[in-house]
Amino acid sequence: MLGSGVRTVGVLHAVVGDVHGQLDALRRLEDRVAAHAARHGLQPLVISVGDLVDRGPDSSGVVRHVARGVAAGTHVAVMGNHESMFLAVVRAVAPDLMSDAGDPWPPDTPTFEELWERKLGNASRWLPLDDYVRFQTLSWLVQGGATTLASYGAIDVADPSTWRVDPEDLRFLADLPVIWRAEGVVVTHALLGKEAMVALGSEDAAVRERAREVAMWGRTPPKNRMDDDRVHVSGHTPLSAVRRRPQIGVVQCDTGAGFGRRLSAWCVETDRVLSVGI
Ligand SMILES: [Mn+2]
Repeated sequence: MLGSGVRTVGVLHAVVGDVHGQLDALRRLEDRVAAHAARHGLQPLVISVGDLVDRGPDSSGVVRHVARGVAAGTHVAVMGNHESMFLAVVRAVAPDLMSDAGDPWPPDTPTFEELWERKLGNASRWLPLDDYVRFQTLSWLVQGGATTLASYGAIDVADPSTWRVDPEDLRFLADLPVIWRAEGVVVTHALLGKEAMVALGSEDAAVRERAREVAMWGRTPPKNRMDDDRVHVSGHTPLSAVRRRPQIGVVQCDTGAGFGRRLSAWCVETDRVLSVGI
């Protein structure tokens, strides 16, 4: 298209915190992002830090909306610990839903059975496998999984045989990367240091698996910058406002949408925070 007179429009990267099923707030925030981008002559790209699902009223709507955006090139998302729990529970207790979707499964991700066999935590040491799976399932249900299943039309969330989840949504969630990079920005769900970031690309599957877990669950701020050339943006830990930590090159943008507080975005190119109430 060179010489056709088409001008390249710069991109405004807007990194949105944990949405947790708050579709209405996400749409209102995206309107704010679009207006802000237009004022700067930029094209918005909405980047989700993950935890699209659980807690809020319309997880299925959020997944559909973001999946459509990813397909259209207007959105990007990385995987959060809630997507990971959702997939693991469905695989363990509603395997027919997974097989209907072609058995999607993220790379370097242990199943509950594999975790149980390793006997690493108290729950797997003390409980028989069935109880261990029940324990993991219940802990997801009480952390907002029940509202996710309700949004997909489960008849009884306590009875996995009545669950339903769109197969394309399971494939979309299993396909989410745990890290996403562009010029000036690197996004993961949780906090991780440079060692874990490097470990994500390790030759050793066990090392990659451990690094993925940190990328989705980590809460310890790294001592040094994870990436010298990029700001590292994450969510996962709800804060009262978007927090910039310039000394370590980190921005944290989960402002508690899942707990009925606010949904916020940090815009990379303008260092601007946009935020809407739930
Ligand atoms: Mn999280």
